[in-house]
Amino acid sequence: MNYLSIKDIDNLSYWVKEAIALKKDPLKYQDLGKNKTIGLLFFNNSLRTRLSTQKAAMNLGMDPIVMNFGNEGWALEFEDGTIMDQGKSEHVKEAAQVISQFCDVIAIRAFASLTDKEKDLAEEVLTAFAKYATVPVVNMESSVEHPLQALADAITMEEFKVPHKPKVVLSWAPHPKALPHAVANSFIEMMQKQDADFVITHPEGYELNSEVVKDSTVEYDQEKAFENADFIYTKNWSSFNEYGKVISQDKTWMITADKMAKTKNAKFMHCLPVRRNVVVADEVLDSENSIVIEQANNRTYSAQIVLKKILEK
Ligand code: SN0
Repeated sequence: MNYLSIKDIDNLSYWVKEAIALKKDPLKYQDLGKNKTIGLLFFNNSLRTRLSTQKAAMNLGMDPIVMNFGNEGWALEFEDGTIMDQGKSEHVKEAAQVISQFCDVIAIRAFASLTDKEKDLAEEVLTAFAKYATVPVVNMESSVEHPLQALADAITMEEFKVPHKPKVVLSWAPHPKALPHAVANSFIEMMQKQDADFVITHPEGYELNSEVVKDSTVEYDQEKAFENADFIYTKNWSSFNEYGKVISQDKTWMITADKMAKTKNAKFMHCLPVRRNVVVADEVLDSENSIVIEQANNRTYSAQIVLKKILEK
């Protein structure tokens, strides 16, 4: 069993319930992963994913080994049939098979290049590891998905659920850098599985992949989108159409207390790391309605439920 996308969740409401139960008794299955090793491979930076996945593995009795591939590993070649006389030292074909001999599970973080749309959409790195590894592979944020984050989001929203069908808003916010679409994509896919009134809001030009958005509502007026919302989930992303470009840094899209006042006392969510007073004003991030710290806490239990499912297979 791989966990490459939220499509690999066979029973979402059950996984969420089980994750909440694990949170109450995290060491209950400490023997499940005994003498098993998980290899965490990072092609990009990480704080929450790196520590929470290790913590989740340790809670299950597994031994984590971590490698920063981006600067410490050999530069990997992913294309077939290449004459490797340039900068790349090793083909993923060998690397994935070798790592599989050392590890019972391989987890990978490899962000979108944001320069080569085709390769990003094909999930070049994740797909190659899934193809050549001989052990289960877990996605710790790939070019187009972040399914461990989306599962933690679902757990958090279950914990903070309202006694009616919730209105959930995914809002774009400005950012100085070009960021990937993965977090937004996986959150959208997760919301499409929930019984929620779900609205995506962003400036024109920031339309996400239509194959992900499908028939989800898009509202270009942010304040209108915020009306009566129960959850505001904020994330910046770069343009998808003008691939990887920052086409506007419109400061009026920052999440402020005035905007939150339009909502139904909504909870504020963000996957972190977040740029204060660019994406969200201090007054919102420091308010009682911000649940970003609990959201980050749930990264452990989203990873733990995924690893538990894999170990049980
Ligand atoms: C990443 C992203 O996908 O947007 C990881 C989020 C879990 N975020 C960033 O790279 C933010 C970096 C920055 O400098 O603010």
